[in-house]
Amino acid sequence: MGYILTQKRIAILGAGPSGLAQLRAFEAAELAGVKNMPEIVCYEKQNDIGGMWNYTWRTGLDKNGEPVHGSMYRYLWSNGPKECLEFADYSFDEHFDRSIPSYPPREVLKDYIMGRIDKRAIFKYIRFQSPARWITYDDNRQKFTVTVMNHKSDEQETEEFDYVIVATGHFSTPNMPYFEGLEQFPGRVLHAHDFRDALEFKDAELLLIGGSYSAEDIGTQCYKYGAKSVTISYRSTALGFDWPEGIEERPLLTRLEGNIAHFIDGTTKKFDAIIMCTGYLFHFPFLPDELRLQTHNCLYPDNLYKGIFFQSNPKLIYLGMQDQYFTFNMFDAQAWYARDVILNKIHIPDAAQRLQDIQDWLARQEALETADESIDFQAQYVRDLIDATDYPDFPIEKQAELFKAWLRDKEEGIMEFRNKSYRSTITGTMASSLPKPWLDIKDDSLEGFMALKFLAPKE
Ligand code: FAD
Ligand code: NA7
Repeated sequence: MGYILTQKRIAILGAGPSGLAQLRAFEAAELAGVKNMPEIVCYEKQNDIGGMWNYTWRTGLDKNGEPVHGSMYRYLWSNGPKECLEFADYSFDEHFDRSIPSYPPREVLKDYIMGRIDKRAIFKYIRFQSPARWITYDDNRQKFTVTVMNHKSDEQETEEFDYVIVATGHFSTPNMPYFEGLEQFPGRVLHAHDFRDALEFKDAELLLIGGSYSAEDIGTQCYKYGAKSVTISYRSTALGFDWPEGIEERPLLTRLEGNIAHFIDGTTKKFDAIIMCTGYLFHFPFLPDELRLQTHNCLYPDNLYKGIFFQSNPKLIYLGMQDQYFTFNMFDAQAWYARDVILNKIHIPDAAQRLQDIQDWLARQEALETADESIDFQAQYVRDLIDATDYPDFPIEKQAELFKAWLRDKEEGIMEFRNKSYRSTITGTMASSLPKPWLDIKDDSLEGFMALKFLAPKE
């Protein structure tokens, strides 16, 4: 008699923080003694784990001819307090063994994210340099067919799975608008996705288009590293911070004449370079229409039950597709929930009930008026997920309050907010302080940061 294969097979696409959260969730179940674990294959386009947190100097195409995933740049420091993204099952204290400031640079945060990973335990699941190429679903057999390009063997591979988990991120494919005259602009025009080093724009008159995180962060960073002037041109709402001399905001660009930009308020200014901080497209070139999430950057994308399960086929799972106040711990909450559905610990209701649930959340999203309400909304979403699983309970509501304090701190001083410290909601440890203002610390390396003489926490 032949062997009957009953083990479920799961494909995870992407080994960034979301995909890693999913691997960690299954690892936790296995350690807790759950039997009949599914067979997992994680396909990752890059040659390492970490997703967006891997800095790459490359832009355009990677060495395999694939679009470069990375949008992070040199000298990037956390844009929110680390206390709001702390894992409930792996604290900053556990990782660093000392109190560190609330806004660490990228390498330091990456070190923390990676610290939770038992590489030996998870690398066996991951096939690197293997971008997903095409996915189909057979309704009769209830199986996904996943085709990937394995650049290591230079061969395409096709395998069947019961579940597919899309964790490919959504801050990678530029949304690049056109403005009249761009083709004649004599300087460099790039998207934030391709921005790598602020020093390239030292002494430059810089125009940034966009009114959100990228404009704010790239603008302040270019100022920090010596840009002559930074002008942020917004479409809907000005960021409205009390900018230092050298940074200003103007309403939307209408056209360019040579290197002269014309704005909607009739003003003009000459520029050396333009950076489009105009956000990203949700781009899933490996999915057919019937499986493809179509959305924009928002707190609750339509067609995802619990913000995770694709409505018309809940065996297709999307992680991290929300606009993000919460990041790593929200991905954990999603991954634990998805795991428990796959392990049959949580039952997914029928399509009508799922639809009702989605519509309830969408209506609540629609009613949001302020940033504080948006933060609470996302906290409630995370709460809804963690209450259903054995993910260690943590005070998500207190973290929401920290996010609100972060907003106030930014309003008080956009160039100073990274000098502030917060208390961990997981361990109660108060963050230490930077020995000098963020604006004056130019070295963003892990070694450079950890060598700083942090000031003792103010209890
Ligand atoms: P990603 O990190 O984007 O990882 C997705 C992974 O999928 C990548 O490894 C990619 O190579 C892989 N992949 C893509 N396509 C395929 C494919 N076809 N097949 C296989 N694999 C594929 N968050 C914070 O908490 N704090 C910050 O300070 C912060 N700063 C940010 C600054 C910038 C400039 C950007 C762009 C984002 C920032 N974020 C920040 C948000 C950041 O996106 C999240 O922290 C986190 O990286 C999202 O994790 P993810 O796994 O969902 O996606
Ligand atoms: P966001 O937060 O999605 O914001 C995109 C911004 O781009 C937003 O202000 C948009 O204006 C603006 N935008 C989009 N299209 C246009 C056009 N055509 N013209 C002018 N302005 C436009 O993306 P970010 O890159 O800032 O942040 C994404 C992540 O990266 C974030 O999580 C950070 O952690 C880093 P709108 O307000 O819609 O008028």
